Amino acid sequence: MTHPDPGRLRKAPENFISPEGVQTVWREARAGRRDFMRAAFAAAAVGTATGVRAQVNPVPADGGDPNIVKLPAHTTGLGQAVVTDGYGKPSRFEANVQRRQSPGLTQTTQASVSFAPMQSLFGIVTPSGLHFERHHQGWWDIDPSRHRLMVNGSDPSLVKTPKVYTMDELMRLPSVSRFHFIECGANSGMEWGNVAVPTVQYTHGMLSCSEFTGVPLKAVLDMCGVDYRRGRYVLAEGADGSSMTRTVPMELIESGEVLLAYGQNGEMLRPENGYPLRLVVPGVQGVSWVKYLRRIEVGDQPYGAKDEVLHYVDLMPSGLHRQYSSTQECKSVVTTPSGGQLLLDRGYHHVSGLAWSGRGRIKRVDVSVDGGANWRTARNWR
Ligand SMILES: Nc1nc2c(c(=O)[nH]1)N[C@H]1C(S)=C(S)[C@@H](COP(=O)(O)O)O[C@H]1N2
Ligand SMILES: [Mo]
Repeated sequence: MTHPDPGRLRKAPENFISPEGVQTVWREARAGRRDFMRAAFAAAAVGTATGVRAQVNPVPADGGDPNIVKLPAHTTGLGQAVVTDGYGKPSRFEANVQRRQSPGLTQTTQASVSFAPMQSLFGIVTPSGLHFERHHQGWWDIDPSRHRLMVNGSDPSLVKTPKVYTMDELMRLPSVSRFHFIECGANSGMEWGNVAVPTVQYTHGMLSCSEFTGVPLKAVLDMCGVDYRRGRYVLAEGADGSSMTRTVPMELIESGEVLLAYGQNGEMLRPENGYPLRLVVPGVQGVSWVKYLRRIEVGDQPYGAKDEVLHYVDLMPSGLHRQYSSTQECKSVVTTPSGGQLLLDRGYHHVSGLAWSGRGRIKRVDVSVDGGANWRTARNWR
C-alpha cells in the first residue's frame, strides 16, 4: 500500500486547551451559559498551532535532517536507572491524554462522571488509569482485609446456607479472565442535545474495556445452595453511600457470564472502579456493574430499586418509560478523525473507530465516508 501524502491531523482541542481556558468554561457554565463552552473550545482549536500529530520531515534546504545527523543526548548519555519509578507512568509527552469531566455538567464532582479520551487510545483495552468513572457519591479506597461479601435470600428458603465471604476466600476460588466493555447507559446521549464539548471523548467517553478477572457469581450461588427454581432475581448492593442497588435476572447469572471481579487489566481493580470487588454484567448497562460490592440477595421478584425504576429508565417513543433497561445495544463510533480534530492536508488519512454490542460479538463493520451512499468493510483490529 502506498501513502501518497502525509495527511496531517490536528488533535482535538481538549488535548491542548489551557488550564485558564477550562476555568473560563467552568465560570460560564456556572452562570448558565452552556453555549459558551462550544465557542470556547472551538476558539481554543483555532487559536493554537500546537497539537499537530504528524510533522513533515523538516529537512533543511542545505540537506541533513538534524533529527538524524545531530546525535541526541539519549544516544550519547546514560539513561535512567531501573525502578526510578516503582509504578511506571506514561511518557511526559502524553500528559494531555487524560480522562476529563465535562465542564459544568454536574453540580458536584462526587456525583459526576469523567470521560475516557477515546481519541487517543488504540485497540480495545482502556488503560486502567484512563477508565471512565461514574460515581453517585464519590469513590473510596477500601481496605480489602475488611471488605465482606454477604450472600443471602430475601426469604430464608431461597438460599440454603447464607454466607459471608472475605476477599481472600473469594480469591481462592477458581477464576476466569475475560475482556468486556462497560458503558454507562447515558453514554452518547449527549449527542441528542447540544454537546458541550464536541469531541468523541465527551460524546462517547463513558465507555471503557478491560480484561476482568473474577469468580462467576453462579459458582458462589451454587456454594450457598440457591433455589434456582424460585430465586429468579438477584439484588446487587454496593458499599458506598449512594445505596447503589440493581436487580440482575438469574438467566444472566446462570449463563456463567456475570462475575464477582477483583482484577482489571492484570492487577487489582482501581479504587475508582470498585476496588476491591465489583460486579461485571457483560452486555448490560454500566449501572448494573455495582462497585464496592458488599451484598448479593436472591429474590423471587425484581426489586424496584431507585436506580432502576426512577433513574436509568428509557423513554420510549410512546412517551412511557421502560424500567429495568439492561442490554446495551449495538453502537459504533469513529474515533479518528473525529470531533474537534482537523485534517490539515488532503491525502491519506487513517480512519479508525470502535464498534460494540451487548448482544454478542461484532462480526463486521461497514464504513461510509460519503454520508451513506457507499460503504466499505473495515479491517478488524486483530
Ligand atoms: N457502588 C456503586 N456502583 C456503581 C456506581 C456507583 O455510583 N456506586 N455507578 C454505576 C454506574 S451508573 C456506572 S456507569 C458504572 C461506572 O463504572 P466505572 O466508574 O468503573 O466506570 O458503575 C456503576 N456502579
Ligand atoms: Mo452509569
